[in-house]
Amino acid sequence: MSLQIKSFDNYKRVYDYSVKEPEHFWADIAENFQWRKKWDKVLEWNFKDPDIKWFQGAKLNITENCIDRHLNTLGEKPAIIWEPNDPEESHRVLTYKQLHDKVCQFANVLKNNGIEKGDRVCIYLPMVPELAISVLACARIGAIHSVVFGGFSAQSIADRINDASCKLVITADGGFRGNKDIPLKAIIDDALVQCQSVNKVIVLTRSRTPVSMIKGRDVWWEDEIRKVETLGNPVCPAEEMDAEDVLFILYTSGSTGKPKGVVHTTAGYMVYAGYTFANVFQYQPGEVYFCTADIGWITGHSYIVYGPLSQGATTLMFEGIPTYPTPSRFWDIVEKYKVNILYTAPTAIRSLMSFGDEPLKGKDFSSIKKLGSVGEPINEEAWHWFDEKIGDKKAPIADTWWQTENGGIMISPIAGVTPTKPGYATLPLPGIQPVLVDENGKELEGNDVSGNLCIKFPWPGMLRTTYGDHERCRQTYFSTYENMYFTGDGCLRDEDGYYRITGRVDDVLNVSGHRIGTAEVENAINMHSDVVESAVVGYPHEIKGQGVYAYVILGQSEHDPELTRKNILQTVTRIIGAIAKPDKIQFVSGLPKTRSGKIMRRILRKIAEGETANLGDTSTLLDPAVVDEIKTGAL
Ligand code: 7RM
Repeated sequence: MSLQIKSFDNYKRVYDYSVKEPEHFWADIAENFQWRKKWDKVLEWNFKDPDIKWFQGAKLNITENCIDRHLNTLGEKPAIIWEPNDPEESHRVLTYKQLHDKVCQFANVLKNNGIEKGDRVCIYLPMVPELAISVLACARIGAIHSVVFGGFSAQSIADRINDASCKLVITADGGFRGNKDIPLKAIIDDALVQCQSVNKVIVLTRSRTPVSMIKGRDVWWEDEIRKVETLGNPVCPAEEMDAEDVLFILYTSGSTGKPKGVVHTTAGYMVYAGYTFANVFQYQPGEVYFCTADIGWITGHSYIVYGPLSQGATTLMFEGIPTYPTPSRFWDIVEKYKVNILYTAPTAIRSLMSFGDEPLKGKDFSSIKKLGSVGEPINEEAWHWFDEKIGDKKAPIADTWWQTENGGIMISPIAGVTPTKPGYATLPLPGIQPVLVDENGKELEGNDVSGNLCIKFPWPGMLRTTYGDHERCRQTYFSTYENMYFTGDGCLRDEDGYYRITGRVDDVLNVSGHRIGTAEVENAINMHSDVVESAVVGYPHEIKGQGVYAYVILGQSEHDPELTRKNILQTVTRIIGAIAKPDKIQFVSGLPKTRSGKIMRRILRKIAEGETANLGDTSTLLDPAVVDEIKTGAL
């Protein structure tokens, strides 16, 4: 069976087969990849523990699938096109052959610096080719990468490094994003004060920001490359990995406490990322594919690096942001490289929409054949703008629903093959069995129903555990509903059986497509010395999708509200990162609590949404009067 589905009928047949014969189906798909040794057993699973194993007994290396196997046919073809933040700086192209050499070289650098199979490596780099090279170099030698988004604070990095006991950090002097120069190395220096496990830091030269290098710990990327170059051979044999060996850890926010390290393993993840990439975007040889995500998020892992490269695609990597130096930036890139497939986020679309038609004038969109959206629900207005202005109504939009934990796209149109519907992720991909359940865990059958979205059968790309804490994995995803993976999302299945994801049903916010736990933001706010207590909720935001609304109780001393507000914002930036900064802070004298002391978030959410008329039953509150005060002071 080839990877790509070619008609709606074909989809229906394949989907049926994938549900009736999942093991045969996934074995057929897996035949399209390169194995050192094939599997003994396709699947073994239970959602109780959970214990999930795909392609047991198989041996492989994902970089042989992403690089080596293409060398004969695509060696001179571009694997990665890199566009810098500043349009005046030259772009770079890495052919598959060049990518191979660079990955091997850097894999040898990692080995020279003491990294072995199974070691954890933290990667904190800007969106430069060396980020993809680092990720692949880890995979080459069987080291486990943990990429941390460049926008996270020293504290967040330290937490992540410590959770995984990383031995080595790969960073850069600094990174450019828009008109900002982020002092990555200085941030790492701050983080490492708290990290005992790290004994080496490899520093790439990017921004030429002055940095301090600590003797014995810090080395320059370029020096290390020179050392392996003088050894001559730019080859690094790929480590033979077991199907279920860990490939990477990626931290993501949940409704409680600190972010969890989502663990993905080698074979299942590879098959799933590759299969979904080939299918959803219907990638054709020679096409230029541009995913605007950051590799610090799962979308970048699966759909800038592993998915496209496993399919021999040309993947375009952009260092900057949509609005720098002008809001035409994306469209200039589309024109410059004749981009055929553009995969971006609703928040970026809404932000660019807000500049009107001027930035689109005179730009050539004729290369665009397929569009994709990811990260949050796409509102109809943004969907139509994307369709009309960017796709000229000729490019199908794949509204792709999926999560860090899923490894790859789960519910989505297949571009040009299955129908689209504005605001809908539409139908599950083959192998994915979504179910909607009510509060009591009862499956809601038939169409025209809404409930909590669960998946009732394993798929190869699913998470296997949360690093160092399997119980947390079980609790979070597999204990709410028996024998199902619970997504945390609410969902509608309409009269045609199409799925529309309506948003989180837990205390997780989605701000500009970034997952942020309300508890995390509260903890950060509470670190401010003047703060007694806080409660954070989301509210609808024009551009970001959701904004962060914080209700804060201050202590007894005198406060200058403006100054305190600024200080709280600074505290959140320092503890988590700028992405978690509250958009609104309302100082209150109390919070609506039940007699047992639980904050009634439902009420706070309504007030933040501006829906103060119908707050429902407040009689169970300890102090109902506090609600009036909060209503009056609402921002
Ligand atoms: C890929 C990614 C996951 C959460 C998820 C949803 C929301 C993502 C869509 C969406 C509606 C979509 N991973 N979400 N895609 N909601 N339509 N097409 O974003 O782990 O960072 O976030 O994002 O709530 O649970 S993520």
